[in-house]
Amino acid sequence: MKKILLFTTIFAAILSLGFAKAKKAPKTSIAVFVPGIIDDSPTYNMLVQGVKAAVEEKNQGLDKKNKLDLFVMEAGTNQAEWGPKITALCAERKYDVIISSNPSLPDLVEPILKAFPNQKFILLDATKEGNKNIHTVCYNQYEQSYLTGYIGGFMSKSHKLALIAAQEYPVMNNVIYPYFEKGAKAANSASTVDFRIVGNWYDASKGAEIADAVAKKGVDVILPICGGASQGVIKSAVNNKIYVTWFDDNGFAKAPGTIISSSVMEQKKMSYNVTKEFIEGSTPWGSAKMVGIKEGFVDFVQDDPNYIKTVPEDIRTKMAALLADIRAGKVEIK
Ligand code: RBF
Repeated sequence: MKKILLFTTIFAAILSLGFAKAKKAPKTSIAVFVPGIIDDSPTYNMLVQGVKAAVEEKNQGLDKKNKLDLFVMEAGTNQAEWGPKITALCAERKYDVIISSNPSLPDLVEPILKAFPNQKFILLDATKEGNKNIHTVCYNQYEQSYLTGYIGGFMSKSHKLALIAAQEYPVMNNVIYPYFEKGAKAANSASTVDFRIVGNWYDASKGAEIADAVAKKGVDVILPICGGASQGVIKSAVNNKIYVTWFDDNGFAKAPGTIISSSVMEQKKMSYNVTKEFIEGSTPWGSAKMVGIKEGFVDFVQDDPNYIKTVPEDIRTKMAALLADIRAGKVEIK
């Protein structure tokens, strides 16, 4: 009887080993979780591009059976589905790391990790310190927002600006909106900012409707942070002959003469870096990094021909001076 029990136990152990192996492929697998839609959201576009670039670079030197796997999941704008979709990715027990970008993710991921304690996450545009399964990198959006407000404040003739956001969230309410306003007031103390909400990250007609409404009230500079809805804001701005300040990537080509600035985050470079670091096994798990102008991950585009054409030289000189001061550590935006 004892022998039978022993054999059964050994047999079960071998079987479970086999299953464990079947679940986890021998080669490295990476998943990118896009909490939204890639098109029209520069932050997600750059995320995917950077991870892809690092994986492709690594795969060039590997034979077929060792090539890294990359899976990109575009989760869409229904935020109620993000948790279940992340859980499903974890439950596959296939991905060595899930890479994503969004400030709401640490709070979403932490409870899921209780059920999947071996899953690793690299989260950009987010902050979480002290969880050994998570590494985060966030951009200095104090700088990014202040620079955007600063040029907006100089360019506005009515001194009325607007920020059209898809929704409220802590970084929006505590950083982007107040520092956009601070920058605008630093350029011209008469500046005011009208803060409007679209209600989602995709509705371009709603974006245009809100932009039309603020333009009617005299607003002549708008910062849209609303994903696909930004397209509607730009269209309205062109029609109403007012200006748009762009965020995250270089947006000058979207509407030459209407877009007056691009305050960029180097998310492609960062997602490439963190992916490479993961492949090399040197991810600093449990740590949260913040990078800005000094580190070369936040910038203000100054060499685009449309910037030079649209923004008068005296204003460009002031922008260059502020940037140089931040870089030199003479000015700290906080
Ligand atoms: N930014 C986008 O460009 N597209 C999106 O679909 C998007 N969805 C978001 C959803 C949530 C719940 C939160 C908190 C932020 C989202 N962002 C999105 C904003 C993004 O994290 C960042 O703040 C802005 O891109 C400005 O850098």
